[in-house]
Amino acid sequence: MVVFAGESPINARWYNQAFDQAPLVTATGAHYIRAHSTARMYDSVREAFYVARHERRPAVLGVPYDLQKLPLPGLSEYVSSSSLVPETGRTPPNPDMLGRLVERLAGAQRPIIIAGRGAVRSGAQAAIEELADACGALLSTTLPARGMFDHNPYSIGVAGGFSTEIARELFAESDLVIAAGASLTYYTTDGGALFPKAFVAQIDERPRGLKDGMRTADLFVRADAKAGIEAATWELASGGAKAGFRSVELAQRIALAAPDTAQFSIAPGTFDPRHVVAELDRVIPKDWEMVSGSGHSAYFQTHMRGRRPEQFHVMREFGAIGNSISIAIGVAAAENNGKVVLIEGDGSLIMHIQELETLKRHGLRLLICVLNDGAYGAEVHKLRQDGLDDSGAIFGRADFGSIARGFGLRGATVAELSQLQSLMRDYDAQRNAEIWNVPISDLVTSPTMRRLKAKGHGVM
Ligand SMILES: Cc1ncc(C[n+]2csc(CCOP(=O)(O)OP(=O)(O)O)c2C)c(N)n1
Ligand SMILES: [Mg+2]
Repeated sequence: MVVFAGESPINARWYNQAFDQAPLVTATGAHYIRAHSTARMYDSVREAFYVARHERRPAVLGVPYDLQKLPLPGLSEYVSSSSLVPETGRTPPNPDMLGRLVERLAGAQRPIIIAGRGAVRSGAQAAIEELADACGALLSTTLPARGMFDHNPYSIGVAGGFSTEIARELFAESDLVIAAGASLTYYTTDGGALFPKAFVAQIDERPRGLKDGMRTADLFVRADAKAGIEAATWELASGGAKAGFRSVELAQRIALAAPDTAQFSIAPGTFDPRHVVAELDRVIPKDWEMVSGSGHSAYFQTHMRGRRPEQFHVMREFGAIGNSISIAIGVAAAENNGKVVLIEGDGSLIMHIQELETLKRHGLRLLICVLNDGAYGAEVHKLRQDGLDDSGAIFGRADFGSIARGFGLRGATVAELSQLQSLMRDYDAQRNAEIWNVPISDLVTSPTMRRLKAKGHGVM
C-alpha cells in the first residue's frame, strides 16, 4: 500500500500543525519518503511503489502542502517501479539440502506439510498436493493461507493455536513437518507446542533459523515453494508412493470431526457461536471475500470452509482490534460488487462505528456479521481463566441493527439462525451495506483460551 500524505508547508515561516511525520510512520514498520524536491518527485513516487511492491510493506509519501500546488518542472518520462523489480525466476533448491529433505521424506511415517503465504504467492498448491500424495502426508496451512486444501480429504485445516481438535491430535503424532513458504511463527507452531515430536524442514526463499524467539526448523531448503516442492517430488518418485499418514478411516474421521466438541450451556436468546458460524458458512457464497476480526470469536470463523486463501483477509501482525472495518471497506471498494463479508466482534466494531457513514457516503456494499457477546470477549475469557472479576470487560449487547439503520444502512437482529438464509437473499437483492447483529453466548470459550490456563498466563 502506498499512502499519499500531506506535510506541513515547506516554505512557511511558521505552521501550527508542523511536526515530523517520519518517526511516527517508521515506528509502525512502514517506509517514509520525504518528497521535498519537485525535481526528484518522480524518484520519490517510484521509490514508494518500489518499496510497497518489492519489500511488501506500506510506504508513505509525504509531500508538503505548498509543494503539491507547484507544477512539476519538465521531467523526463516516468519509469514505473515495476520495471525495476528484479526478475530472477524461481529459486531452485540446493541439491545437497534437497537430498537431505528427500531422505527425511522417504523415512517419515507421519508427515504433514504446512503451506503459508509463500506457497500462495508461488502458486504451489497443486505441487504440494502431488508431493503429499506421493509421501502420504496430511495437508495444513497457516492462518493467512487458510482454505488452500479444503477440497482435499487429507487436509486438517489451520496449523497453530487455531487448529481443530483432530488437527492437534495428528500434529502431536507427526514425525516430519515440512513448512512450504511458511515462516513458522509463534502462532503457527502454537509456541512450539503443536508438533513436539516432528523433525521440521522449511522450504522458503528466506529461511529463518530463529523466529518469534524460537528455533524454526531442523533443516532448511532455500527455494521458491513451488520449485522446492516439485524438486522433492521428482527426487522422491523413484521410491514409489507411500501410505504415510493416510488411510480411508482417517479421511472419514477428518470429514466428520467438529473443530471443537466441548459442551457449554447457552443462555436463552443467545446462540452458540459455533452454530452461528456453521450457518454463516452455509449461507455465505464460497466465492465471496471474507474479512475476519481479531477478537475471541475469530477462533470460530476460522473453521469456515471452501474459500480460497486469496479471498481471506486477516490482520494479526500486531493484533489490534478495531481495524477490521477499515480493511473490509478497502476490500469492498476494491471488489465493488457487494460480495464481501466482515465477521467481527462487537467491541471491535464499535471502536470505529463511525465508518458506517463512510460506507453510506461511498455507496459501498458490505455485509457485516457481528458476533455480539456484549463484551470484550477475549478479556472476559482471560479474566475468567484467572478467576478474576470480568465485569469491567462487559458492556452489554449494542443494538447494531438500529445503529446501522441510523446511518442509513440496513440492519437486522437475528432471532433464529434459520433467518440467515432469507437475510442473505434480501441483502443480495439490493444495493446497500448491511449489519446482521447475532447475539452469541459469552460462555462458549475457545480451545485457545482454555489452553491459556494450562500454559500459564501473560503468554498467548
Ligand atoms: C486496539 C486494541 N485494544 C485492545 C486490545 C485487547 N483486546 C484484544 S481482543 C479484545 C476484545 C475484542 O472484543 P470483540 O471485538 O467484541 O470480540 P470478542 O473477543 O468479544 O469476540 C481486546 C479488548 C487490542 N488487541 N487492540
Ligand atoms: Mg465481543
